Amino acid sequence: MVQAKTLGQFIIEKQADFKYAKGELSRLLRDIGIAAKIVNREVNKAGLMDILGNAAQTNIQGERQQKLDVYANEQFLAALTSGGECCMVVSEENEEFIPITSAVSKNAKYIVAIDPLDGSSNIDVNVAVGTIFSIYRRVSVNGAANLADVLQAGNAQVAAGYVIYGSSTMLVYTTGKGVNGFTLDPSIGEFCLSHPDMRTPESGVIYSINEGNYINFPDGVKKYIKYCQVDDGQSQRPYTSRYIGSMVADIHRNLIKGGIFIYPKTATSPQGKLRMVYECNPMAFILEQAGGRATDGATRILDLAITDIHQRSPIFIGSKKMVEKAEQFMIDTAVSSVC
Ligand code: P6P
Repeated sequence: MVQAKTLGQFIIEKQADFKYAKGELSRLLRDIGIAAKIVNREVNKAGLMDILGNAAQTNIQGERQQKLDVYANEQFLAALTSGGECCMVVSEENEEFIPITSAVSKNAKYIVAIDPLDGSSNIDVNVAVGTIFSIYRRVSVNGAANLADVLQAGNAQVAAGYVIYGSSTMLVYTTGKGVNGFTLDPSIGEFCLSHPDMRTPESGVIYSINEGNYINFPDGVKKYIKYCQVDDGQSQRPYTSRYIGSMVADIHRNLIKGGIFIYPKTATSPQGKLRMVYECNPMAFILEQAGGRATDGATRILDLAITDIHQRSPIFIGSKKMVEKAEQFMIDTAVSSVC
């Protein structure tokens, strides 16, 4: 049996594709893969910690046990800090951006934005969670990296990816030359190429949205949901509603099977809930590279201006034709509300 290609082998093989192929981006992706394996080990033990009772609060030395999302953040920060290829990190877990000013990193070319453990509230019920990352080239030319380096539109990303800690653990990423998926083989501790050149179906029959917020959805979203529920066999409706409540899991399923994920404005999230820099932009880059589409209901996610590292946006993402259909309802209701 031919041994599957490992993530490391694939990165090196594709290095020639990188516009700035000097190995730095390859090493940065390798560092992220290593941290993902460490986080995976702890995520998989979370249930065990619960069974062991208070172990989740303190370990045998009496040290305060870290919550998994803080633990994951520490692991990715440690890997990015020591790897020498990243000069700044923006993390969902940290209010401010984190310049990396060590001698080995302060002149590094890349910025990483990361949601270290998205959907972590699902850990307690054993539902898939994920890590989302986005990579930019720094734009500042000297000194420590600064805010301008991370307030870049999503269309400036050089790479983006996610790790899904589910029934298996997968790392999916793009460098702008298509999307490839790697499944962790625990027997050898390596991510192995399992989903080469991933493409999302142009349309699908799955819609993913938290309908508990229905009453406060924009009218266009309400109309699109009703469209999905019409009994019309010819167009394969009613569609299937699937909502895990973990962005990486919902979008990963739709990427493979086809479908649309919508998190619109709601009463509690008037700007939308999901964050542009380390959730919407990287997922939008991946879906577009797989032939899908991602907008805020009107404007391409990757073209939206970034003014704050934790800014939020509504997001409509997935199969191209399904996102376009939902946008049409948004446009039609916006026009009718003016006329
Ligand atoms: P709601 C998880 O908390 C998260 O940030 C995303 O992973 C997920 O898509 C969304 O929030 C779920 O939000 O309001 O439906 O529980």
